[in-house]
Amino acid sequence: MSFISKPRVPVSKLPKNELGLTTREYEGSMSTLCAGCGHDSITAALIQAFWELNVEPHQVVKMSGIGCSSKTTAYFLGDAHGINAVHGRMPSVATGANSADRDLYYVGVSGDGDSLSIGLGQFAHALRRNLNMLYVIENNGVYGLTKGQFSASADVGSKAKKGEVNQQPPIDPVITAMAMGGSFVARSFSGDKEQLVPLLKAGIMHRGFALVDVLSPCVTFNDHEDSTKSYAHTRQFYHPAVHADFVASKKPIRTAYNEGEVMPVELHDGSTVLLRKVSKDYDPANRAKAYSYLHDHQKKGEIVTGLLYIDEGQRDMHEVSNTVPTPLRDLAYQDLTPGAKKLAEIQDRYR
Ligand SMILES: Cc1ncc(C[n+]2csc(CCOP(=O)(O)OP(=O)(O)O)c2C)c(N)n1
Ligand code: SF4
Ligand SMILES: [Mg+2]
Repeated sequence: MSFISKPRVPVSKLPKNELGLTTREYEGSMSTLCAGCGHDSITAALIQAFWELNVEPHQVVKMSGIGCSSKTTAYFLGDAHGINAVHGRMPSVATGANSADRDLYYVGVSGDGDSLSIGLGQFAHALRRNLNMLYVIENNGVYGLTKGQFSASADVGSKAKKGEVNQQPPIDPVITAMAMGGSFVARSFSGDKEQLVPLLKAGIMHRGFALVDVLSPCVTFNDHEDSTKSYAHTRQFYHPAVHADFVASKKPIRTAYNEGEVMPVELHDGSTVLLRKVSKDYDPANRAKAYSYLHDHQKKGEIVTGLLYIDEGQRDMHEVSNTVPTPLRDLAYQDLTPGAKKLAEIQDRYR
């Protein structure tokens, strides 16, 4: 992967967050993606979200697989930890890292090919385990890095740049996550920073697997008239079901909403997501209703966006497995091993 450092030009006027840091300290190296690629807008939204949340960059672990989308973890939070895994295998590496240290913030950036084609099994199991991480799919309907083959999220009838028409039905990550019991399911568009930033913030603070599927047009291979993942198509069929605002735990939120219009959902750390319903019949706490709403609108060709489902009560991987809360690196050696006596007892059981 190419790595070009950004020149550090001092800008005195940039606002600082509570840590005294500007957004510059949340940037990474220079992007080598095509000019206009939706993925770069998502990088900008991630920088904004972590900066606004006052998260220290070294408290973050960035995970990715392979693809243009997976390259983007190099372009934000240069001081964070990072692992660029094998194509489609990021979720298992994230599971291992999160098992070793649950105190860090985990953010995975993947592509539709990385998560829905080669990596579908890994994606499904991380979701099923409710692994505590923000998982962003930068969804452009193609394998951008390998020059525009259809991915598993390409719609039937979608045309490749060279004219080939896709015949395979798509896998929709949002519908898949709803059906598989995901605890936080959202969709947005790379061109809608106003909607995307609060969703990313809520996803970072959610305890469990927070999926944010972001439509992110590939300007080089999939932004033509016959593509259903182009800027023009997405703007035309964009349908917000629910708007999300994020309120940090310290701010009083009672005055910020009128009951009935806005549904406040408190996250485990005391921060709140305010869900303002755009469609009156939409209920982001009712999985069955949300699921059929998504299906109905999908049939009409509409792209439903917003925080589509949330359940803050669902147990995450650590709670289910009853793991020790201390990061493994801080455990004493004798606490990491069962001890000779216990080991002999275990071996006896298999003799
Ligand atoms: C095991 C393996 N198979 C195939 C490839 C080739 N390959 C690299 S990236 C990629 C697809 C990337 O598509 P996507 O995840 O949608 O990312 P995008 O480039 O569109 O952002 C493929 C097939 C690979 N690197 N490793
Ligand atoms: S090929 Fe497509 S996905 Fe890759 S950087 Fe270019 S525009 Fe983005
Ligand atoms: Mg792709």
